Amino acid sequence: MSDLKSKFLEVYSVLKSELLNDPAFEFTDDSRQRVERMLDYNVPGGKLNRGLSVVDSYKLLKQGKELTAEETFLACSLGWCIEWLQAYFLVLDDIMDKSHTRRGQPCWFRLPKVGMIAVNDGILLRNHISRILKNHFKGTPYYVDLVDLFNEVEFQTAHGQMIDLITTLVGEKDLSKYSLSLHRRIVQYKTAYYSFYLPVACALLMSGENLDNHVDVKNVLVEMGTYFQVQDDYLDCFGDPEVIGKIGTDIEDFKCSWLVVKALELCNEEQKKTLYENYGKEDPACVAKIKELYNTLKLQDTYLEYESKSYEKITKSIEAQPSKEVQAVLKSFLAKIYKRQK
Ligand code: DMA
Ligand code: MG
Ligand code: MG
Ligand code: MG
Repeated sequence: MSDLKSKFLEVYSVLKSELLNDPAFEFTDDSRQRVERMLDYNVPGGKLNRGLSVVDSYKLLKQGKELTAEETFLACSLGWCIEWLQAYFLVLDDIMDKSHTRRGQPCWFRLPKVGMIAVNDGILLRNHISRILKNHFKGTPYYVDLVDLFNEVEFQTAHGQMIDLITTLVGEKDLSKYSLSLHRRIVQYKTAYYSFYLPVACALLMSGENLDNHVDVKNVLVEMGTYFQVQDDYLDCFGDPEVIGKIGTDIEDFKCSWLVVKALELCNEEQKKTLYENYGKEDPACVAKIKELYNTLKLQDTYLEYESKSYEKITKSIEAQPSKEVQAVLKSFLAKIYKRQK
């Protein structure tokens, strides 16, 4: 494990223990153990890319100068706030998407002793972010901006989730409304802001920057986030569940996935009929027909082409950024996700 990652995980233990001893609630041993188990199950088990990016980005913005122990701790704490936000959204997303596994284990709500208590766990996770920010950032000049940033990004993500979900409502299932522009709208809101813009925005605030002066950076990050969610959609169908740690449900769920949008663009009339008749059904035979059609349409090739085109386009926008430090931040982000398998 890298030094940064082990340092990052140490900070998790510190933050967790503060939350488990929060004086605003009289914990019993039982309730404390319940929250600890919920946190350990849902917060630290992912790739931690979003969280670690805050620290990486902050370092790059400081032009490689050594961080003080205090700066490292604060950057890691903000990174963890993003991982907490991600855990909050995922716990609820898995209920709404009727998913089975996440990060190689059953989804939290699937555990017999959890069930719909997971809804309240999601609320607790969200509240923990505010506690962490208050405990460690209240005295900083950027505290108000930080709280505002988390609120704004949560607002955008929740709306993205809403449009992702209402397009799949029973009675309104209509493939004819699925297009690249609808897909783009959904993924920008549900994924790009919190996964890509938020880590860099946190690092910028820590560096004393005003976010209003970095709209161009935001646009590039939203572009990258869109690309990232296209990868997620692709892996939902073509990824190896052992590697991605989750079993895809987009076809069953009638999601406006990049794959179905491309299939609609490329299919002939007969194939369109197959799509309309089988998309969004739980029946494994219907799912198999959709996957077969995706193969016939050679969507894997379409995807490879999309990947290299996006990479080129994003690289160009990065190189158009005036600041070398910002370029370095964006390039390191892109390198982390290009051709990812998980
Ligand atoms: C994820 O969309 C978006 C959020 C805000 C969790 P998704 O349902 O495609 O994610 P996953 O494939 O990880 O369930
Ligand atoms: Mg999901
Ligand atoms: Mg979802
Ligand atoms: Mg997905």
